[in-house]
Amino acid sequence: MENQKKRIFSGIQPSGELTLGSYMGAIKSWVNLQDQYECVYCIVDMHAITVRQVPADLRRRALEQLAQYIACGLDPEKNIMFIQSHVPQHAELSWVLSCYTQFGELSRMTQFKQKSQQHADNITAGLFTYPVLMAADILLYQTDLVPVGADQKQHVEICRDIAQRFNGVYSETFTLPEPFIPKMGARVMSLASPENKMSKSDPGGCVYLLEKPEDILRKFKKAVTDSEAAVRFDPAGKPGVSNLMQIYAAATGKSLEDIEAEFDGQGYGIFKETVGEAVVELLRPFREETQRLLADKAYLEGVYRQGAERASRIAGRTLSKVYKKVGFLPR
Ligand code: ATP
Ligand code: LTN
Repeated sequence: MENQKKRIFSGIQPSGELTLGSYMGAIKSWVNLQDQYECVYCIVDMHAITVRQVPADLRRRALEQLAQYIACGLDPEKNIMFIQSHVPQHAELSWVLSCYTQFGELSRMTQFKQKSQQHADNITAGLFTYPVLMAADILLYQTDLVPVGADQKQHVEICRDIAQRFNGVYSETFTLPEPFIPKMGARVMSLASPENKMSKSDPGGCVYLLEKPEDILRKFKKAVTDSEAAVRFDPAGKPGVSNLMQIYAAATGKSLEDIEAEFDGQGYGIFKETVGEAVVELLRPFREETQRLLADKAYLEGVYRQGAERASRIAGRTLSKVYKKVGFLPR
C-alpha cells in the first residue's frame, strides 16, 4: 500500500455513451468517496470488446469517457485514472485467475446469460470469462471497496470467491473487496419500460449525460407511469412513478417522503416536468465542462499516461507476488 487510506477501484466500459444510470449508480459515489479513499478509476476498453465494437468509436469513446470522469468532479491529481489496455498486468492476472475459476460458477452469471441472448450470433469465450478480467482489475490494486450499481454485485461476489480460493491454496495474497452500492440510484430503470434497467443500448428509455436539455425534457415528459395519478413510492405496483421519484431524490437529495408531500394532489404532468428539469440542471455544468475538456486533447493524454504509470506500479507488485506463488520461474 502506498499509504494508510483504503483503496477503491471501479470501471465503466466505453461501449456506449454514459447514462444517468451509470452516473447515479456508480460515478456519483466515486466523486463522494474520492477524499476518504485512494481511488483508481479505469476505462475498461478490454471489457468492451467482449461484444463487437467499431474501432474508431471505441477509441473516441475512451477519450470522451475520461473527459466525462473529470467533468463529473473526479480530480486527476487525487485519483488514478487510466485506460485498462494501457496496463498489461490486467490481461496477465486475468489468465492466472481463469485457472482458479470454475466453468460452473461463470455459467451462473446473470450478465452473461443476458448478453449471450442479446448477442446470440457472437457468444465468445471473452464474454464468458468477462468476470475473471473484472476480478483481475479489482484484485491487482488490493481493493477494499468497489462502488458499482446493483447489477454488478454478482461480479464483485465472484471476485471475492476467486480471491478467497487463491488465498486459501497459497497464502494471503489478495485483499477481499466489498461492493459499495448506493441507497438511491442503485438501479435506475428505463423511462420507457420501467421494469427494465436503464441501459445505454435503449436510446428511448435512457438519458445520456451529454444529451441536450430539450431532448432530456422530452424523454421525461413521455416517461411511462400508470393510471392512478398519485405520486407514491411503490416499486412493485408503480414502477414508473417510483423510478422517477428515485431519480428526483438522487438528483436533489430530497427524501421520498418529501417528494410524496411535494406532489400531493397534483397530476403526473407537473411531476414529470419537475423531475426532468432537476435532471437538466444536474447535468448542465457537466455537459459544458466535458466539451471544454475535449478541446484539450494534450491534457487528457497527459492524464491517462500518468494514470497508467501509477496504476502499473501498483499492479506490477501484485502480479509479481502472484507469479511467485503459483511457481513461475523468475526471468
Ligand atoms: P450495457 O447496458 O451495455 O450493459 P451498462 O450501461 O449496464 O451497459 P456500464 O455503463 O458499463 O453498463 O455500467 C457502468 C456502471 O454503472 C456499473 O457500475 C453499473 O452497475 C452502473 N449502472 C449502469 N446502468 C445502471 C442503472 N440503470 N442503474 C444503476 N446503475 C447502473
Ligand atoms: N462490469 C462492469 C465494468 C467493470 C468494473 C470492473 C466495475 C469492469 N471491471 C472493476 C468495477 C470494478 C460494468 O459496468 N458492466
